[in-house]
Amino acid sequence: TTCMSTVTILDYGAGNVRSLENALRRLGHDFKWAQTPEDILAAEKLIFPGVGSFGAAMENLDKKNFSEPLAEYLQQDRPYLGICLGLHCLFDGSEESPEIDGLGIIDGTITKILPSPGLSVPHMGWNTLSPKRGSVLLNGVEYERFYFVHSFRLEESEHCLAETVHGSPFVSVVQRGNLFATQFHPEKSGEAGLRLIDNFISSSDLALPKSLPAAQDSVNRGLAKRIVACLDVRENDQGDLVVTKGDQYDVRETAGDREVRNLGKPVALAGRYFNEGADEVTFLNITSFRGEPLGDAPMLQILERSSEGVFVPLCIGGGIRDYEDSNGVSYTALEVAARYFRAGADKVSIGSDAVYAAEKFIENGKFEDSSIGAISFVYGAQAVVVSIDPKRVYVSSPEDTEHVTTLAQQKGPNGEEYCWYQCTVRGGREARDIDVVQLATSVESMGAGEILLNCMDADGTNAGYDLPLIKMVSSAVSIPVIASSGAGIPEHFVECFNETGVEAALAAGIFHRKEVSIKEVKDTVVTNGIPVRVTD
Ligand code: 1PR
Repeated sequence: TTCMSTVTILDYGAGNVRSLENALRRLGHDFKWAQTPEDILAAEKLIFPGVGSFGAAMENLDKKNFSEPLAEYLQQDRPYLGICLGLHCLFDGSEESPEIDGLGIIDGTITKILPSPGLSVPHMGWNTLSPKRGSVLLNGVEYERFYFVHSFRLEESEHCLAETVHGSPFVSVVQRGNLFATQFHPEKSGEAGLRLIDNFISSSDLALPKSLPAAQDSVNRGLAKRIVACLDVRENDQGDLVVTKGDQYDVRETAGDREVRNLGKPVALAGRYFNEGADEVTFLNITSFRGEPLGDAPMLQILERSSEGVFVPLCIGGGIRDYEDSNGVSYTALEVAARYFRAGADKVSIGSDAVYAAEKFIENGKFEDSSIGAISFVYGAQAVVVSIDPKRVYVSSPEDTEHVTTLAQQKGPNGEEYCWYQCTVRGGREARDIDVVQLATSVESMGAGEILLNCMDADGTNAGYDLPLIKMVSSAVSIPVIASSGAGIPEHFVECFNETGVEAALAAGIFHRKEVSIKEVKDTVVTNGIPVRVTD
């Protein structure tokens, strides 16, 4: 029952379709783009990797005159794989854009996931499936973990092929005849996702009943904690982009002529981390505040080349802001982000610009046109990460400052027991009068979908994460938080997950220097009863 059909990809120009393209290349399958309405009706198999907001997606389908042929194609029960919004659009409508109709091919409405204590929205990360029956699509990967990122979902359907639990169960895979749709992103789900895509393309009879293998583990193992590898990238003194790593943000060697530390080549390292089981790879272009963000063509190439071989989410930070180039041409942060998404990024991370936006937000009590809001509106909140670079300010008592304080992990230089965390811009070079809680809550209201929480004092120390800081921020927001800075041994990850409840922990130095491997981290975390995605 295998065949080699040519698959057609439906794209309306939003988000990261490069990942799907790269996945098909990796699998050795030919593909075409649907350029015209006729291309849809002529397709042998159709994949729709929908991204962005429901309303924008439906409007774009209409604008391109794709809605009618797509509905016709689906009514004829021809092979279809919808991804994320490619699932939502099949239904009557979505709470995300209540005024806009879906295709109405299957009955049902997409609803908002409501956050509650301990339950972050977006639902972001690697989760398991609970299949209702065997199927060609999930053959061999029924009990693997897949990468989800969404704030809206289908609660139930008679066409549910598999369910997933985030707070409560929802439909993660739909099947009706030859029509399949997944809420997760197979193109971002490592080897398991590639296998699922291959199942869809290679089978000549997608509706063929299959038996369901027995699960070895309990089925709903829940959302896995993510282990993230981070690559700080900058030019060295010879002008090459290298992966570097600082000690408390100082990336130069301590001796000799203080060269920029060189820990490897970005594309090669990203590939290595994917193979070693990283759940996500983050690039931070750490000196982008100096130049012109889109003058950084090499950074775009790094993403393009990395995304060819890395099938987990890629995030890029540094220089996501409005700017004017030397010829007086203006670019918006949204345009800069769009270039990165097209180059293969799934998320962009905003540092300095988020601090300026939050300052304005706090001053005016309202947010006008922040880059966070603009990108979030078009690409969805899950695509906008805010990276925070705080440093400790010690005080003897909470009354000594207007900022939110906590008992410090270690006492300050004069025996102070408390500290607050001051936000910085320009790679930690300039401190601003705003604390982490103010920043985190402001950017959440502005539309950010995740926080990457560094700590300048802990960065590069290998002494462990700054737990009071992480607790403080993660309890102040309901979006996911990635803990960062200070990991030195696998036990630091365990401690961080157990004591702060964060969904993800990031490290840089220990991975680059091969002191600890991602596998060792995951083994230790699993041994301590914390769910993670295990790869072989
Ligand atoms: O302000 O939007 O252009 O973004 C600049 C980005 O570059 C920000 O995300 C900022 O965090 C980052 N950045 C700027 N300067 C540095 C530096 O190190 N000199 N890196 C820097 C931030 C922290 C993490 C690091 C963890 C884990 N580095 O990236 O990977 O601390 O390290 P460890 O595990 O070795 O302790 P904008």
